[in-house]
Amino acid sequence: MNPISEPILTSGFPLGSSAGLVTAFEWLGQPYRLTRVDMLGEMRTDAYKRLNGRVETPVLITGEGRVLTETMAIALWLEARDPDRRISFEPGTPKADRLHQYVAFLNTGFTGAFFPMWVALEAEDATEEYRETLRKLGRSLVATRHEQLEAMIGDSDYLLGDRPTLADAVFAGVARWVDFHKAVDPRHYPRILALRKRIEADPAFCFAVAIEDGKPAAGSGAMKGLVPLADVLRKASSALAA
Ligand SMILES: N[C@@H](CCC(=O)N[C@@H](CS)C(=O)NCC(=O)O)C(=O)O
Repeated sequence: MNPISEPILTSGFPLGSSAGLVTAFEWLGQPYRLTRVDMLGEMRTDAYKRLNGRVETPVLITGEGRVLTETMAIALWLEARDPDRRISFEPGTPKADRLHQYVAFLNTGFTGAFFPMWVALEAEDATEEYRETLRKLGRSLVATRHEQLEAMIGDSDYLLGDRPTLADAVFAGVARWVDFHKAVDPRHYPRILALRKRIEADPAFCFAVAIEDGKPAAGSGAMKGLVPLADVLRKASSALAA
């Protein structure tokens, strides 16, 4: 890595939760770069495992070349670099506490509810009966977490008021999994559906999805270029070895 350069965030595909953090970077508007990660392919390599031993996206490589994993850690890294409070609130204030509460809920209970459905999809050797048990569990967990989130959402346009924040970004990266897994009927959760529609129409999120899909996209201008994953892995491994 150069001594100081733009931070690089992974864009995991297909359907990575990273799209939420890409959206947050776009809203923040500070220079950053992206590296696309095929989660069904190159994420499984030994080189990637050296970047993130838990074999997951998102991963952030900071401008100093530090590797930071975990959505919540990356969200807090963004919060600390948001002096104008475009996507966060002043730490220590009730609004900031509430933002952290939302991000934590979305990143744990809400995201985790889909886990059995992903396992059902990826468990190649499993019997159909076992897969259906997993799907049933997933549908029930997703429904519960949707009911809980629906009850948390107020009358404002976004989770914490009239402008989008890190909480909305983390939400958007994951909420779309409902369609893919047909986990619940989104119409049963009108506040969640309205929020999804609002964010999914936002140019920042559209940009995140276009990058994920490998399509040409014009974002806010903050994204300074795509970096091949091989370059990121090579530079990160030489930084770790240094
Ligand atoms: N705790 C991690 C979980 C991230 C996560 O679930 N990542 C998914 C993609 S959205 C992943 O990489 N799963 C591994 C796989 O697909 O095998 C975080 O919050 O960053």
